[in-house]
Amino acid sequence: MSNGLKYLPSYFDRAAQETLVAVLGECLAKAPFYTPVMPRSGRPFTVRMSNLGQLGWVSDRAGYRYQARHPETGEPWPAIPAVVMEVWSKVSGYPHEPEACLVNHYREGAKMGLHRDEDEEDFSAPVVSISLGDTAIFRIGGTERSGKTETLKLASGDVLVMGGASRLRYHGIDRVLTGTSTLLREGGRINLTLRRVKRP
Ligand SMILES: O=C(O)CCC(=O)C(=O)O
Ligand SMILES: [Mn+2]
Repeated sequence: MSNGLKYLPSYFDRAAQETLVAVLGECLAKAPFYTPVMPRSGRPFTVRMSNLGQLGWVSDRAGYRYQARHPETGEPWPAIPAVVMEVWSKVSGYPHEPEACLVNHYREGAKMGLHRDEDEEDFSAPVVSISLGDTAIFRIGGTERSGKTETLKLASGDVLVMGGASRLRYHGIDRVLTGTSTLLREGGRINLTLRRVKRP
């Protein structure tokens, strides 16, 4: 794959995935998953979300934005753990730290519609995504919504980097294949999406 799309299958082995899950568990105890709603309509997302880092991506009736606090607890988001920061420094090719790590939780039936990550100021930084748990069918198109799309299976431990010409490509999750991983005790899938938000 070219154009700034880097797929790194099995970036984390099983032991490293288990470490990540344990570290995430501590973070999520402080910043629990909540259900965001769509701007205007207020329709709930099927994915539950939380964030780590100085800034978290949120969606509510007022719109999409980054903010420093959890919308339900009012607390600052927990710091991005070192093991996660390390992935960014190894694969992003970008010399500044990410401020945001969105944590997506897909339970049975959850999906994410085709969209672009475009609420950041700095598109010269890639988006780095880490998959844990059940395999997901990831769909990726071009920079226009109407463009041709293809799919890629994202399995537990895989890392995907969307940078360069791929930074603003449309993408989404068609579905999650229930029961394909034993990593998460309650099943489902967790995706971590690291982003640089502000211009350095
Ligand atoms: O779950 C995924 O792999 C994709 C998540 C995503 O595109 C996003 O949170 O913006
Ligand atoms: Mn996205």
